[in-house]
Amino acid sequence: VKHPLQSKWTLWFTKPSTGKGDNWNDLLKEVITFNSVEEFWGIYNNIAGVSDLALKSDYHLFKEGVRPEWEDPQNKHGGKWSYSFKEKRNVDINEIWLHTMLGAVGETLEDEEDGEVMGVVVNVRKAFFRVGVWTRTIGKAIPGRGDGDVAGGKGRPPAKGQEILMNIGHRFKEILQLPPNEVVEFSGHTDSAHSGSTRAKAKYTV
Ligand code: M7G
Repeated sequence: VKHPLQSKWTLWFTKPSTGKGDNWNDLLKEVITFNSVEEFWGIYNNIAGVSDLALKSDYHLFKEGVRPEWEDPQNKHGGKWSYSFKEKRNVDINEIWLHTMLGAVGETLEDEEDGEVMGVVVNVRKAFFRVGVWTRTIGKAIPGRGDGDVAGGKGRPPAKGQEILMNIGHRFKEILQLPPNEVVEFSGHTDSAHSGSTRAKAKYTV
């Protein structure tokens, strides 16, 4: 018996770049798509743990049909909550990433009707492990989008989109098991793309 998930999910992997000349697209690989609890554990038990990945690797777990890129139509008006663990030796990153993935596939990062969570990401870097949750909107109207709508076209009142994002931030922070004095930041992908990095100015914090 297979226990179905509410959505289909695709695991992606970013290979570490070997040097200059590698572009983002050549390094990003689709691994597998699944839609049951059993398949999730089968995959999880057969891939390398985050702590065993080479520097500059990423795992991305996204809803089927959404590429883990700013440019994807379902991400381009969105953003991400993220946190960097800088004491790499003092964090059980495998455990944190497992619980982040379970929050995504179990759809406990948001309420069912919200439809904001597009995927989750872990980046292995020299100075930190960064874990993130990507959302479909930035919780408010997007200037110049032309539809005059708020928070992604579901007809939500302006305050609601922001409330949904803040709830996701709080739930994510619980998964990360952070003390209250640590800060998890949200930033829009447009800012990330323009600054050429994810170190963009945070719009919200929890
Ligand atoms: P990162 O892995 O988010 O952060 O982005 P890091 O600076 O801590 O490693 C590293 C680089 O990967 C960016 O500067 C981009 O060149 C590329 N990159 C990352 N993402 C998430 C994207 C994306 O969604 N689209 C494109 N085109 N490039 C990306």
